[in-house]
Amino acid sequence: MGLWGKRDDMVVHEREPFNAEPLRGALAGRQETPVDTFYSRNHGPIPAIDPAAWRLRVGGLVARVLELSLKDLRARFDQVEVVATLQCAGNRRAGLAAVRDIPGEDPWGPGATSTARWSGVRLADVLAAAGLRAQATHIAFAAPDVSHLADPPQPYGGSIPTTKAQGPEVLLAWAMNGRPLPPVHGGPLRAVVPGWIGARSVKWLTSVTAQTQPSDNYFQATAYRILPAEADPDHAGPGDGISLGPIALNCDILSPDDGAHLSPGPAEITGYALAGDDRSVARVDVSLDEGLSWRQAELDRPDSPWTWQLWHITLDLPVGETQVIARAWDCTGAVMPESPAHLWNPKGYANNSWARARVTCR
Ligand SMILES: Nc1nc2c(c(=O)[nH]1)N[C@H]1C(S)=C(S)[C@@H](COP(=O)(O)O)O[C@H]1N2
Ligand SMILES: [Mo]
Repeated sequence: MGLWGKRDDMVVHEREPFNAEPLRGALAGRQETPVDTFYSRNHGPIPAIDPAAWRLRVGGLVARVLELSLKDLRARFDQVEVVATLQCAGNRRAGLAAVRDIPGEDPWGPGATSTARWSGVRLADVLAAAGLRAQATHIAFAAPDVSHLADPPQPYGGSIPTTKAQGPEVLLAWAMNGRPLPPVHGGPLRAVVPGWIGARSVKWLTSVTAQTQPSDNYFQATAYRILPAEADPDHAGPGDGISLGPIALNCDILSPDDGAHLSPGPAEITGYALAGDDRSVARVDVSLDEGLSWRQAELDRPDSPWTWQLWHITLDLPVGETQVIARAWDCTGAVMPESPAHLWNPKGYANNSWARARVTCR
């Protein structure tokens, strides 16, 4: 076993803070990702929290402030389960870094995306119990992990609009795939915000605050924003660029692996596609000729509206080197753009250009 209970073939971008993603092959063909395979993205040290002593404070624009233990959460609210995919906004950053350098950010591949069965309570139910006031337009999450990547160093936090927070899919979760949430994934309790960038699913949650503005936390106000290409990220200030919320339509090839050697002839090509928030994946196309012609892949039925959809197709691979290309369409008719060159942004977020895998057949 590797660090933090992960498989030892994870791609570890950093040990401290711990940042690791599974290889494509480890994600392939499974609707739900085992906990030891699920990517982990951290901006500071992973805190050790005593679940018995831990409390969640619900405050701000509410009629009554709540202080809830795990026992209180279990006793007072309906327990629900949601299968949901988390995806980091930095997923596939390596493809952007290949266009132009992105200093200070990890070169994530396609594996900063994983799916789990989360159990807990609905955030909406907890907010209702606190008596959420009508003026509250944002729900902010706070955690104890202090990040030195923030300027100035500060605990991790973020927020989502109240309209999203009241969706039945948004959870305060204490379990993942039926087991208590491990420390590396935010135990004892985390937010799970399906369809939104992973950054909003705040781990080690200690407070939920109803307010009239988005969180002023560094990771909401300054990071996780698409800055204009010419901006210097070291001088970006609060509110600069486009704040990321709903996940952008994306897909990737999980098998065969990029760089694989195969025999020529029929080969099964598989991958995932994810539309983000309230959109759904409408189609995945695969091309072997740089997008001159496309074949439609078969889409598996997702376990819930909040997960990726796995897809597969069998194509005849010729002798020699072939670029396998995949692109997804969503239910609005939007399609993934061809080139990462046009998407490049200084922090390297939201690369949803065509997915490519190079294979050699001999
Ligand atoms: N407290 C806290 N919550 C956090 C983070 C963090 O560093 N600290 N990272 C966020 C980011 S950017 C992502 S993509 C997800 C990753 O969740 P995971 O590590 O369970 O995969 O957690 C989010 N929640
Ligand atoms: Mo992330």
